Amino acid sequence: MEHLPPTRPGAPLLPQIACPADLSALTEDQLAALAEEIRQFLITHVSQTGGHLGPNLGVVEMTMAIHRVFDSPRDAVVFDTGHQSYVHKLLTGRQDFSRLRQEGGLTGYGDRAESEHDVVESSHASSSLSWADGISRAWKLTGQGDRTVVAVIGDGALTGGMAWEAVNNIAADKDRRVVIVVNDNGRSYAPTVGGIANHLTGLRRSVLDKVRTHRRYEQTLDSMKGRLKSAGAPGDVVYRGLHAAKKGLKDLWAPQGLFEDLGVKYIGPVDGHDLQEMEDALRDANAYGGPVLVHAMTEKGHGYAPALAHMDDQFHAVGQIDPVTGEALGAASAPSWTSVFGEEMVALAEERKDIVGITAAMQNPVGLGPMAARFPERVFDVGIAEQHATTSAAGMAFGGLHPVVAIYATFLNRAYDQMLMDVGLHRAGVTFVLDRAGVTGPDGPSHHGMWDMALLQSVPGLRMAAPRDADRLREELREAVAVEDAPTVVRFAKGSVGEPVEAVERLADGTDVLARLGEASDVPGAERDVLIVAVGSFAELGLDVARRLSQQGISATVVDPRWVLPVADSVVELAAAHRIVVCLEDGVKAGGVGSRIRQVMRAAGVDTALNEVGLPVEFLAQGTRAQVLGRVGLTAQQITRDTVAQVLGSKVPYARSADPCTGGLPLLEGSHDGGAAGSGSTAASGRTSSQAADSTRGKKA
Ligand SMILES: Cc1ncc(C[n+]2csc(CCOP(=O)(O)OP(=O)(O)O)c2C)c(N)n1
Repeated sequence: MEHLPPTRPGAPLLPQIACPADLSALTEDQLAALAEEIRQFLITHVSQTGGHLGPNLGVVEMTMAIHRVFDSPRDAVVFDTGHQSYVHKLLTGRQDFSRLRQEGGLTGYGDRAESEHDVVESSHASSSLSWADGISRAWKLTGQGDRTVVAVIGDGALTGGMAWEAVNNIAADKDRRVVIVVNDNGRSYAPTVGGIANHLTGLRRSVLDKVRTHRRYEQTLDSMKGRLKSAGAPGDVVYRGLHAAKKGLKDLWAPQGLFEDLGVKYIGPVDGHDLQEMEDALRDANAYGGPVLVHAMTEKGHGYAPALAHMDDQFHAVGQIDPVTGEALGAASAPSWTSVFGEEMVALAEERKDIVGITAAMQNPVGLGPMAARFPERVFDVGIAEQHATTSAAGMAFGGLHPVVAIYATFLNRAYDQMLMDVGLHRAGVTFVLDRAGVTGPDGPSHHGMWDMALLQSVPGLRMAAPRDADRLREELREAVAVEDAPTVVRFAKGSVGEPVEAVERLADGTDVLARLGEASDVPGAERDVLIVAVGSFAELGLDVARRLSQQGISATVVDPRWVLPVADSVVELAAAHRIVVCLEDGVKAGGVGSRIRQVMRAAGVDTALNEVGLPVEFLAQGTRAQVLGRVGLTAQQITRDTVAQVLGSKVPYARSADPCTGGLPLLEGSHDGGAAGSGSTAASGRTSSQAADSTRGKKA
């Protein structure tokens, strides 16, 4: 549909903006009004859906300026992390925010399926400059060197090592059109820390006032330069002296030295909320034609008092809030996994002086806030630098500390090599606490913490625990920090921790038996039917499946191994005494816990069939946790259906018992209904599934 040009007087402007080109027709007053409308839109909508409110309020004018100066999608605009791309979405034809971050709605980051204006979909920080480097190299080589790549990167993301590796490369090539816009609001979630940040903070104090003075100063120097140079050799000498003084003075204003020493042209600092100033700077950058950095000073949460007043993170990310007061609506009543961890860390730190906490710019989100309040000198915020955090932890262990590295599970992916070679190889006593493990939900594919359990299987000596409830989290964390000669990992899910799940028995090696439902047949030495190995928060799911199986006449034992690495002997022994093992894991099933158990079983000569029930090797689109789990079949009903079919020998992996009706060959899936959980549906033979299970129970092929 053809869009209307934004000319209707008095009408709201935002609905009239269908693409970035529409911005060019607006007057200065209209642009100011549009910025105000965008802020109101963000507050109204994000307060209903939740999302990254503060960062987006801070980039309204910056994003408008980028789209007025550059020609997206011909020029590429890459947002680092992507959480600050809502304004970009609004200006590129995406104004239905009613289901932001919900199933079927707009995503909270970049998304190529949504728009040709989006380039990067990952939400992992500090990668934008590498993308810009790569795109600009490709365009240069393919004769498209007149296209520009604009990368928007926060001062937080600039603390990530990747960003500096990229700057080093971008700077080396003088004729690639890369514009780096540093969105310097002085914060990641909390104020950004580290040497670069300290430097910036010093400058920030009054920089927005100074910027204007600075511009006048530059103009004066520039006009003097013209006059001196035209005065011949003596004037030239004076000019060079002045130029040196100017550069020295500019370094007082701005950290240009950092970048200019590397060979990137520096423009700024610029008031990022002054649209005209931003545009001027970006036009200069565009005209420069080589790698150039525009340093914009902004304020997270700009224009929204509740965000500005929020000391913790200036509404970096919010749930549902009252748009007027900013108060959280419907706050969770049950404690979260994160808060249980946070409390236990304080207790541990009280008991042991060697315990320290490490966070990669997420002290409060990972629960280290209480420990930092109690022992500020024993919690280290290292910036968005998971790789560095991991190797630094190995160093701390060498130096006599026991570090606890607390990060989101998805961000551990960054630090695999450091985990393997620095922590693992050196048998360093470092504990990793992985929050938001498994399916997380609204943040989409790159935020699910679903790779950790598969990734870490290959680290020699590593031990990994997956607590099922708050008590086990405390217990397993204590067991983890007691290990001084190997990496340990404790991983748990997002959100509220459920009710305690008590064990009926703890086996000698620490495995908890959660339930034994149904009887084995009375054939002497007969196995029970199904051993369910429920990993972490899937304990309840395992119990639910077991109850459904027992209703079908299928006996089931549910265990929580507590430590999924190394595989417990008791799990292998129990597997030998069952006909089928079903391993439920909230992680990618290729190479995960189930497949590791299967390998250990095989090495021990146990040939019980094992079904790995976990996440497929796919990038899983956003939705609630329940929606995503439902989509991939991780529901009690579906797992029960599959397990019944397997017990009947009609679906691989089939039970070792030969089904008399099929002569021992499994029926192909779909050739009959494997017996819906609780539905009493019949097998192909006409028997009920429980009758069928009874007839085969206790036999071996
Ligand atoms: C590798 C990685 N670690 C941690 C995070 C979590 N995270 C998301 S945004 C953010 C802060 C980003 O700060 P900055 O780049 O300055 O952007 P701002 O929000 O201030 O605009 C962090 C730590 C992430 N996305 N990626």
